[in-house]
Amino acid sequence: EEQHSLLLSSSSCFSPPEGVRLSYGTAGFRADAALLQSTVYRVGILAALRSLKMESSVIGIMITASHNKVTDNGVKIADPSGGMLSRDWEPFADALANAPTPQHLLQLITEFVEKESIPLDGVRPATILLGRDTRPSGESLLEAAKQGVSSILGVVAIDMGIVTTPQLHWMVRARNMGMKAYELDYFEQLSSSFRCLIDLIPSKGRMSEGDLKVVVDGANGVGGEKLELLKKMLDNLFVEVRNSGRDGVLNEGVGADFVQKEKVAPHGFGSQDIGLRCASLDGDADRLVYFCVPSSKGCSDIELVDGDKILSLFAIFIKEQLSTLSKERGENMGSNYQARLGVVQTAYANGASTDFLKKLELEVIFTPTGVKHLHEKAAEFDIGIYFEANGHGTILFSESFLCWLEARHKELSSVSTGSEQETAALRLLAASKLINQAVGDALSGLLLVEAILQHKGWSIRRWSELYQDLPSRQVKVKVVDRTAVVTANAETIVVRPPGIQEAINIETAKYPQGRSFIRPSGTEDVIRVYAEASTQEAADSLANSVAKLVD
Ligand code: NG1
Ligand code: ZN
Repeated sequence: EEQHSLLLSSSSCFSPPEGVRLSYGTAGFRADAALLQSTVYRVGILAALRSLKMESSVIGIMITASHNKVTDNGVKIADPSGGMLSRDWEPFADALANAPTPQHLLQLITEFVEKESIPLDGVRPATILLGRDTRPSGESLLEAAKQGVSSILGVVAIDMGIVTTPQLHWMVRARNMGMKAYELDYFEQLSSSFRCLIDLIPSKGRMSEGDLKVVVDGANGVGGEKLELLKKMLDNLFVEVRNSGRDGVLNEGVGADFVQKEKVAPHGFGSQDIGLRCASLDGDADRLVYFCVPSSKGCSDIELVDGDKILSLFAIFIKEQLSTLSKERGENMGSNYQARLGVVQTAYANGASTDFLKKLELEVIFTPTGVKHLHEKAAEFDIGIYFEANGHGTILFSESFLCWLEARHKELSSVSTGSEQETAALRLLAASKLINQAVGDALSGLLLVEAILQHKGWSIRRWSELYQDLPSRQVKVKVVDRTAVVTANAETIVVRPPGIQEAINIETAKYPQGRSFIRPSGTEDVIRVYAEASTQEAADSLANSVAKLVD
């Protein structure tokens, strides 16, 4: 009927590239941008179906390849909660992307709609939010997504323009909560909750004006542009943005991925920045790392303050507020609530960070790489903090905990305002509004870091000295078929091909504090190798010998 012929005619304009198999990997589909027209069109269809399945909740489509080359692009879906697409739909995404002809595509859709009982009657209209990063290929890919969305009757696409990945996820979440969800609303929420945290600092004035300055590398992408706008709404923080425009090439010699993996300062940073607090965003602003430029000549390595240390800083702050809150136990009902605080890491977390977190008596959980895995685990706690070492992470507050906290705050403030307990409750509430509950967000993460540093009166040095990272090295090995490597135990053990794990064990045992693992990348055609050991030379050498085992 009408729906069938609509799908057949629109899909005939989008043939999939020949000889390429695409898969919905760690963060959606990624490939050279020239290959992606049909994939993005089909993701448009998928998003529309997903929305109808979810009772016409708003769904998001983000077009980005994050930290990858400017000529690459990608597409991923934000579910109604603002989180990543539910994993049980990934096989359907793969099948859609690879359907060879319009007829195959139609058949797949018909079967899936039937199986999932998706209402295609157009009775409940649905909305899809589209966003893209600054990549030049984004414009035409966004057009393809629109075509996909509107090939399902009753579903409309709204173009949110150039946004960061976390902004788009935030907008989806906010809309589904019935809130206003434009860019200005996002900036309002971030700046007002930041101001709230600053106002709650007990002894202000501990920081000099110079200490209130942070210099941010925008990776020549969307994050820098947005930060230029956001910073105008901030008091008590001086943000200098570099690599913000589109003068330089996206992610080339700049950005969080470059800084974290190469451990060198990004383009535009140098000896003039000695002693300053510097930070770096990635190409779509969902990753954040901090760093200091080296003070001694002849040393090119920066002092990196990575995702693990951001996680540690957040954990310390949250834990302190929770213990203040439970200090004085009133007779009032509910005040004895013991909030479960947990942290989630991956195998890439520096071993020293895990030791540190465990010493704080925190529950530490490991998952495979990819935010979808970490997020899911963090959501099991009252407060779950997750971070990948590369700087992608956030804090999740459960609905029930926030309800309790609101009520507890009311209770406390009716007795007396300004008590230690009441202030701790307010801080936690403000943090839950500042930090993006949908997905890791470099801009909101930056503001929370800055607020906590001011709260504690800490310099970046003081923060960095929480613990000393074990030297580590990451290398990647190009392979014909990365799917040949299969891992288990949150990617710490190789189960296929046989024999490799034993060989890795033998190599690793040669180094004091040695640890090494390999895994297939979910975003590139490579096998990644990670090694850490007691010295940099040892970590390098372990990484190289394990890489040889893969070749
Ligand atoms: P892959 O390519 O699967 O390793 C990389 C990052 C992930 C995540 C995704 C999405 C590393 C080792 N891996 O995934 O943590 O950020 O990209 O962007 O950094
Ligand atoms: Zn990213």
